[in-house]
Amino acid sequence: TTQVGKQKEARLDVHDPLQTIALKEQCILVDENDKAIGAATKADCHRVDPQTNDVRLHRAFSVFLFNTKGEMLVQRRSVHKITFPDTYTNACCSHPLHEIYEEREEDQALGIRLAAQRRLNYELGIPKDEIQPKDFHYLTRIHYADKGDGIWGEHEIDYILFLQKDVTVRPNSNEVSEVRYLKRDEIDDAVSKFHAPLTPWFSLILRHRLKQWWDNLHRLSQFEDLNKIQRF
Ligand code: DMA
Ligand code: MN
Repeated sequence: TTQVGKQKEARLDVHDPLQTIALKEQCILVDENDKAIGAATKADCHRVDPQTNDVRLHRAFSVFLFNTKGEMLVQRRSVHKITFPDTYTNACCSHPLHEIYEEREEDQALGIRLAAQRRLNYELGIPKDEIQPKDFHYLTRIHYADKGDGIWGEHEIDYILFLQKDVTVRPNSNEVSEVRYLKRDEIDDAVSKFHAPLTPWFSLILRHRLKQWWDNLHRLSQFEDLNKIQRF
């Protein structure tokens, strides 16, 4: 059993150096109602517990970015990512950080908006002055879990943010290996032709809600559900 146990262990010394440093970031732990209950490192928030097979629930966000033509940006996660490497996903996902005090602000999801601005800048190179926190349309929260590769996984309350704007994109190759814009009517065909899998959260949102939201980019307020957390 030690052999098997060893192989299944989450190791902190075998990954890309920048991604390894990021494992020290402090995420915000939440309960099932998204009440903040503490902090834990990104490593501790994404390790699949070998005993319980669980991942600790934490706060996250997913940005869906559209240009003014209504095309959606998809990114291919770099091979350096520790969770879900080399997979296709929505424009940007990450976590508000506990050590950045403003990112804990819950009023109007300000902390989430600031974290999204920070990560769109870091991952996609979008200048911070091109996207303001108020520009995001915060739609709803989704609670989901995925065991990933069985070592590193996800378990999150995920804030869904939509943004429609023409922005300057210069991907950070440590994070993103490819970006492209997809048209609404080519999404299913394009996805079926990808040479890498979709992330579980993108796949889930694509199946359940994305097309309805995408068809209504100009009246997203009607689809806001800020009180209920969707459980998938
Ligand atoms: C985590 O995304 C957040 C969601 C919604 C899956 P990520 O793995 O891309 O986070 P980070 O960019 O901080 O590594
Ligand atoms: Mn996470």
